[in-house]
Order: sequence, then C-alpha cells, then structure tokens
Amino acid sequence: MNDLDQLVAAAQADFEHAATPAELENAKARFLGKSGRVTELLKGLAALSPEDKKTRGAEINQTKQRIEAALQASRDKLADAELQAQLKAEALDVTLPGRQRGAGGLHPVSRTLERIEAIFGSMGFAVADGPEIEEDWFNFTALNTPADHPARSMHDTFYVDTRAADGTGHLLRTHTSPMQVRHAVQHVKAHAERLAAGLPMPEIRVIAPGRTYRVDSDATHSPMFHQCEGLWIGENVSFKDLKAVFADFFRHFFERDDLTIRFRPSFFPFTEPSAEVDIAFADGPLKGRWLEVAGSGQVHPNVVRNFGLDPERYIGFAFGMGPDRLTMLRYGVNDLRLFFDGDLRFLSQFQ
Ligand code: 2U9
Repeated sequence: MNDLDQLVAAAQADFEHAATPAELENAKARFLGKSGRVTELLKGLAALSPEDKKTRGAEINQTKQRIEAALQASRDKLADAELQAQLKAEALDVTLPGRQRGAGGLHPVSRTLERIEAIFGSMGFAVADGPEIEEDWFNFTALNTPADHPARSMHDTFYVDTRAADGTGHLLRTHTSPMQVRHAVQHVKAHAERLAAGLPMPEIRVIAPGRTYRVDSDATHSPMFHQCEGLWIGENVSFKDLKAVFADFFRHFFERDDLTIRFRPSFFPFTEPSAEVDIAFADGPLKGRWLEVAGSGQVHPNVVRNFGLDPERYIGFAFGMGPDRLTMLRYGVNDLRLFFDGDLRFLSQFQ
C-alpha cells in the first residue's frame, strides 16, 4: 500500500468513526480542508519537475476523489441512520384500536318520561305538547288562579314580561297544566258542531309531560323541574276512575304489586275537591313509608267552563306528579340536583 492508498484508508476510517454529521465535517476538514492533508500534498507539487508534477498531480486528484466518495458514503450512512431513528421515534402503532365515538344515552328523567307516556298511552291517554314560555291566561287565569294568588308573585314565577295584570303577559310556565288547557280548548273547538247540537263530545283524555320553572332551589327543588299532569273529562268520569288509573300507573311504573294507595284531602285552585296521593310498598327498602307521589282532584267547574264546556254536564279529574321525584324513588337517588349538574360520571350509571 503506497502513501496515497494509506491516506485514503485513514480518511475512510476517520469518516466511519464519526458518530454525528458535525464529527464527520471535522474529519473532512482534516483531509480536504484548507490545511488538510490532501491540500498539503497538492502544495508539495510546486517543488516537483513538470513531468513528476503531471503524474503525481493525477494520482493526488484520484486520491482526493476517492476520499470525497468515502465522505459521501459516510454522509449517506449518517443521514440514513438519522432517518431510521426518527421513524422509530415517531412510529405509529397501526394495530391500536381506534378511538370510539362515545355512545350516548337517555337522561334518567327522560327514561321516566318515556315510561310515563307508554303506561298512560296504554290507558288511552294522548300526549300534549306546548310552549315553555307561556301566556298568563293559559298558565294562571284559565286554571282558576286569581290575580292575587301567591303563585303569581315575582317570588315564585319567572316573568318574561310583566303585563300579567291584564292577562297578556308571558312567563316560564310554572306547571304543565297550560298544555292541557290548550289541548282541551282545541278539543272543544274541534267538536263545536256536536256540542251545539247537544250531542255528546268524545272524552278528553290527555297527559302533559315537560319542563316547568319556579323560583326555588335546594336539595329537593330545582328552578327547572319536570312535571307530568293528566286530565280526563267526560260525562261520567269519577274519583273511582282516578283511583283505578293511579293504581294501574304506579304498579306498572314501579313494577310492583305490593303497593297501597291513599288519598289525603288537599287544596289546589284548579280542582275541587282535591287530594294528595300517597303510595306505600309492603316490602323493600321503603317498606311501610307513605310516599307523596302526586296531587289530584275533580276539575273545578270554573276550569271546565274556561274550556267552553258546561260543568253541569262535563266532569272529570286532573292530577299532577313530579317525574324528577319518581326517578329519585325508582333509582334511590337522594339529591335532585345531581340530575341537572351534567356530570357524566353520575348520568352514565343509568345507561
Ligand atoms: C287542568 C286542570 C287541572 C293538575 C293537578 C296537581 C293536582 C298537583 C303537583 C304534584 C307534584 C305538581 O309536580 S308537582 O309539583 N300537582 O298536585 N296537579 S291537580 O290539575 C289540572 C291540570 C290541568 C286543565
């Protein structure tokens, strides 16, 4: 091996030792830089004869080309290693399972509302719908709730505008009864010809589930809460029918036969007489405790008259219950606010 071959071998060894591009560039400078070993050899040509200069010059140029080729090979090797390291660091595991879209579900109170609608539906009740921002007349006046009634005060009701005194103001409905008033008024209009001819009108049998609003907030009251009210009006509808409807409903709703119902006298402006409805289970964690689950009564003659019907001929009952409370009883939840905080850790337990 002559001196030039040795120089190529030395350069090759140095280049291969370089672990980083910076080290490689330093090694390059030692051979090909301004005062590198190849440059020094070229400078040495000056002292040779023209003949020797030619042969030695060609040999040195060849050497330089071999060193440059070795340099390029090492650069390629380092670049490749860098690429491999980067690919490894940024590797994607294509076998990982994809992110699933979270499966949604019904809110527990919505499940209760669906159950209520299905059970009353099976007893021939229609489901009414109506606005949450309601007119004073449908919410209060039509329901025999006079202008000086405490429920109409600003402390109890959220008003949207305050022209309540003349009966044309708007408010967030405080119960779902106005939907039944709308339903009943429509029903009477639809059968106006029969009524005018003194013919019997098909019965009104309807429930009104939905959101309601009152100025109230603690562990058992939320400013927004749900109600489901019911109305059954005909020529021969009595408290006996009301009791049968309740017995059927609560047995189905709680999926229990060991259930007793009792009525306690009460007062509501829109019913007379009125009664609170309590139920008790013969077994289970709530055994023997009377639970207040609904209010009810015979629809007040003034309310029947507001539908455009003759209270001497048409009579019936109405009731109201709280689906939020029914949901709490069914699932054993003791704080109403949990339903409306939007915490998925709580809500997803009902799916
Ligand atoms: C019309 C006429 C009368 C609905 C009725 C109650 C008794 C009642 C409460 C129970 C718990 C509401 O959810 S709650 O806070 N309701 O006690 N509601 S009678 O009476 C009506 C409804 C519509 C046209």
